[in-house]
Amino acid sequence: MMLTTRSGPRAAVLLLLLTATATAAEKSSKIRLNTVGYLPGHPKQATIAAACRTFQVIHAIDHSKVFEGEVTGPIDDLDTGERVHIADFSALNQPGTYRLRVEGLEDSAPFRIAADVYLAPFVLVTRGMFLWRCGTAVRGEHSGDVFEHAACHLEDGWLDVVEGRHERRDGVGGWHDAGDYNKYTVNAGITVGSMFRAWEDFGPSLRTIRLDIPESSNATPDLLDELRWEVEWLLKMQAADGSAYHKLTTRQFGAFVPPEDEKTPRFFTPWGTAATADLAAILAQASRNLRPNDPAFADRCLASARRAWAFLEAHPNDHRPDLKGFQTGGYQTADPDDRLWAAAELWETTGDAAILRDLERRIVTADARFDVDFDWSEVRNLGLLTYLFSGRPGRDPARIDDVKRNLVTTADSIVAAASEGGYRRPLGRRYYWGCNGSVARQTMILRAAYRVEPRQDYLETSLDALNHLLGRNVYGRSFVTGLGDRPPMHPHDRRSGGDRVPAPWPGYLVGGPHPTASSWRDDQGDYRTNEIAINWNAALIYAMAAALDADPGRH
Ligand code: 9MR
Ligand code: 9MR
Ligand code: ZN
Repeated sequence: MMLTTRSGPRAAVLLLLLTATATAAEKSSKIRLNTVGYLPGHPKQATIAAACRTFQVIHAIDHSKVFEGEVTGPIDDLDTGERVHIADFSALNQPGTYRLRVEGLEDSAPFRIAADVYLAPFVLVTRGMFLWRCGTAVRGEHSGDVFEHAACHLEDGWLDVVEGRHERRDGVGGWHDAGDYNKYTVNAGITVGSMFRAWEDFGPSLRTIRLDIPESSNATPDLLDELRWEVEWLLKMQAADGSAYHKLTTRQFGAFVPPEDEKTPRFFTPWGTAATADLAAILAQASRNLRPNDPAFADRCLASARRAWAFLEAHPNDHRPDLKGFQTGGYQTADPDDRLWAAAELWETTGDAAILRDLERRIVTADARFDVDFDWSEVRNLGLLTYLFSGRPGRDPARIDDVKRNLVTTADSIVAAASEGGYRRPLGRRYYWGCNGSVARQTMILRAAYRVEPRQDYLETSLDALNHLLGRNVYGRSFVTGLGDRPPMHPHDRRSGGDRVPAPWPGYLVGGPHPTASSWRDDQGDYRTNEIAINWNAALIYAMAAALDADPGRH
C-alpha cells in the first residue's frame, strides 16, 4: 500500500517507524510460556522478564480469572542477561484455553491445558516428514493454505564420481535433507534412528495415529509407513560390495525454487564407514520393526544390513569419503559411535552372539558413556539404549550396570542444567548450529532414565524441553513453523522460499539461536539459525511422542 498523506513522505516514514516500534514491542512479549499448552497433572510454569509480584491465569475469551498466585525469583538468567520471575500454575488442571496476566504487562499468548495438547502437534511435525518426500508429488493443507510440489528429482542419481562413467543408478525417493534438497546417508541415520526409538518406546500411544499420508488406509501404522519411505531409499544407497554411498547431491547448493524445478544433476558420492554403519543400523532396526507388517521386506532389510556389517568387518579403519568437487553438506564424522550403534541394532535384531561380544567390547572402549546432547555426529546413545532395553539373553550384567549408571548420571546432569537458567532449557548454556534439535533429542535420555528409575524430575524435564521450544524462551515464540504463537515465518527452506504461499511449509523446527541465546533471526538468509532439517524434526517427533505417552489419562 502506498502511504500518501498531506504532510508528505516524512510523516509516512514516521508512521512506518511507529508501526515498526509497536511490532518490535509486541515481539518481545515479557511473559514467556509454552504457547501450545500444558498437560493436566504436570508442572506448568511461565518465565516473566519483568519485575512483578503476582500473576493471574485468565480465560482466553472472557478474561475471567481462574487462578492467581505469587511469582518466585528473581533469577538472573545468564544466557540472556535478564532478571526473570517464575509464575507457577501447576495446580491448574482444568482443561481450557487461557492467558497469563501480570499487571502492567501485555497478556501472554493464549495456551491450552488439555490431555490431547500434543496430538495435533505430533501429527503436524510427523507430516512434515511426509512433505519432505523426494521423488513424488506431495500436498498438504494447513490453516487454509495449500502446500504442494510435483514429483521431483526423478533422475537421481549419476554414477560419474563413483564409477567414472556417465550412467544413472536408481536413487529416487527418500526425504530431502533440510532447507536444501540433497540427501545424505549419515543424517538419515540419526533421523530414522530417533523415529524408530519413538516407535519402540511409545508404540502403543502412536499405533493408531493417522497422518493422512498416501498409505494411511493400509494395515501398517502410519509412522512406520513414513519411516519405510526413507528406508526404501537407504536400500538404494548401498553399493554392490555392501558399503554405503555417503550422499546423493548436486555439486553446489541450488536456488530457492520448487524441487521439481531443480534440474541440476545429482551424483552419488564415494562411500564412508560412518555412512555404512548408519545404514547397517537403520536397516537392522527397520527389519525388526517392519517385520510384523511385511516379513519379505524385513528379510530384504536384514540381508542388506548384514552385507553392510560384513563390509565394515573387512574395513576396520575409519574411512571418510573424499568429497572434493562438492560444496553441499559434509556430514563427515568419526565412525566408532556409528559402528557401536550398528552392532547394537544387528544384535538386537538377530541375537548373534559374536556381534554381542563385539558390541560389549565397544561399550567398554567408550566407557559406557552417554553423550549429554547428541545429533547426527554422535549416535552412540542410540546403540546404548538398544543394548540396555533389549529383552535378549546373554548380556554381561556388569556392562548393563555401567550403562544404567551412566544413563542416570547423564539424565541428572540434564536436570541440573535445566534448573540453572530462567527458562528451564535442558541443554543449559550450550548454543550451536541445530541446538533446538538437541534440546528435543535430550528427551530420549530423560525418558530412558525414567524407565530405569522413575524419578518425576526426568519426566518433567523432558516436558521442559517442549515448553522451551514452543515459547518459553527469550523470544516468547514457537520455534516450529505453523504451530503455536508467532512461529517462524521465514525459515531457510527452498520450498517455502520458492512457492507463492506467504506462510512457510508447516511442522518444522528451526535450528535455533547460536552462538548466544538471543542470536536467532527469523530470516530466510540466516541458514545458521533458521534452517529446518530432518534430524531436528525427528528429535521433535520423539519429544512429542514421549509427551503423548506422559498424559496421565493414558495409564
Ligand atoms: O542453503 C544452504 C543450506 O542448506 C546449508 O545448510 C548451508 C550450510 O552448509 O549452506 C547454505 O548455502 C549457502 C552457502 O553455504 C553459502 N552461500 C549462500 C548459500 C545460501 O543460499
Ligand atoms: O546440522 C549440521 C550442523 O551440525 C553443521 O554445523 C552445519 C555446517 O556444516 O551443517 C548442518 O547440516 C546442514 C547440512 O550440511 C546441509 N543441509 C542442511 C543441514 C542443516 O543446516
Ligand atoms: Zn526431490
